Amino acid sequence: MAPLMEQGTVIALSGGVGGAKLALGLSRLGLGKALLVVANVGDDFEHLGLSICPDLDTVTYTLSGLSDREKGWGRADEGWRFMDSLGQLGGADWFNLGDRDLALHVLRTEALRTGDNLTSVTRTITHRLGIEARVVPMTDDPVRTMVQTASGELAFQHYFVRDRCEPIVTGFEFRGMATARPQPDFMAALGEPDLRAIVITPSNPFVSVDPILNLAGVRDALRGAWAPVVAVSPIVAGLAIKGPAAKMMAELGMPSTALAVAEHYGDLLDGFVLDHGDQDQADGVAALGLKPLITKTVMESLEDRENLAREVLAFAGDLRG
Ligand code: FO1
Repeated sequence: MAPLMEQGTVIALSGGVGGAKLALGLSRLGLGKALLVVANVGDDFEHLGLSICPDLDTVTYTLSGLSDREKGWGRADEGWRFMDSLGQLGGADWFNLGDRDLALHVLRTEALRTGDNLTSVTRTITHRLGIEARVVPMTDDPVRTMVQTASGELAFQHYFVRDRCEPIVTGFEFRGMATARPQPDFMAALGEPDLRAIVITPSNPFVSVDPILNLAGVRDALRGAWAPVVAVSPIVAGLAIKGPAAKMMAELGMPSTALAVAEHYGDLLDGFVLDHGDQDQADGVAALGLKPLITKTVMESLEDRENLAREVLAFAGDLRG
C-alpha cells in the first residue's frame, strides 16, 4: 500500500461490480477518509419486506474484503439455507439472499424503519466492517430505475436478475428523481476548493452512473468543480467487462464502443480512460475535446485495481496541473 502524499478529496461515482473494483483500488492508495464513494441507489428495491441496496452492498463488501470475488456481488463463504427453505415454502426465490448477506439487509431495514436515513445506516455498517473510505448513497430519497422494454416496463431487479437482462431495452425512467435531493456530503465535496479528482468508475453509464448525474444540481456541480472529471470506460473492445452495458447500447441504437460512452458523458468530462484494446478510438475521444488516457482498464487482479486507480489519479493530476 503506497500512500499518495497529495491531499484533497477524491470522489468516485460507482455502480456495482466494476465501480467497486476501482473503488477498492483507490481505497488501497492510502487515501483514507479523503476517498468518498458515491453509490447508485436506482437499483434498490423492497423485497420480502427488506430494503435491498445492491450497489451500496457491493461497494461495502468489496471495500471490506468480504465480497465473493467470482460473482462480484454478495459475500464470500456464503450459505444458502435460507434460500432453500424459501423455495420449499414457495417464496420468491429468483433473487438470491445468502445466509450471511441477510444480516445486512435485516439490520438496514430495521434502522430505516426506526427513522435512520440511508446515509446514517450505511455509515454505521461500513464503520463496523472496518472501511476507512466514506461510502454514501447518491441520495437518501427513494429513486427507482424502471427499465422500458419491448415487452413493457420492468423494475430494475426484475429486468436484471429475474429476466437475466434478456428483454430488449428501449429506455429508462428514474422514478423519484424529480424530488430526490443529492446526498449532502457528496454535494459539499463537489464544492471543495482542494477537491482532487472526480472519477466516474467503469460502471454502466445508463443505469449506474446516469442516476447519480441526473440528480438535481449534480451536473452543474461537476462542471463547476475545481477538480477534473475523469471517466473510465466500462466497454473494452466492444464488450462490457460485466453486465448488460454493451447489449443496452446496441438496443438503444448506439455503437457498443468506448467512444460512444465518451460521447454519452460528453462535455461533463475532462479526461477519458480507454483500454489498450481501444487505442484506435483515442483520436475520436480527443476530437470530443477530451484528453484520452490509454492503459489496462481490465481489472483482473488486486494489483490491476491498484494500478488503474494510481494511473487515474495521476491522469487527473496532469489534467489539473
Ligand atoms: N445479482 C444477480 O445476478 N443475481 C442475484 O440473485 C443477486 C442477488 C443479490 C442480493 C443482494 C445484493 O446486494 C446484490 C445481489 N445481486 C444479484 C447483484 C445486483 O442485483 C446487481 O449486480 C446490481 O443491481 C447491478 O449493479
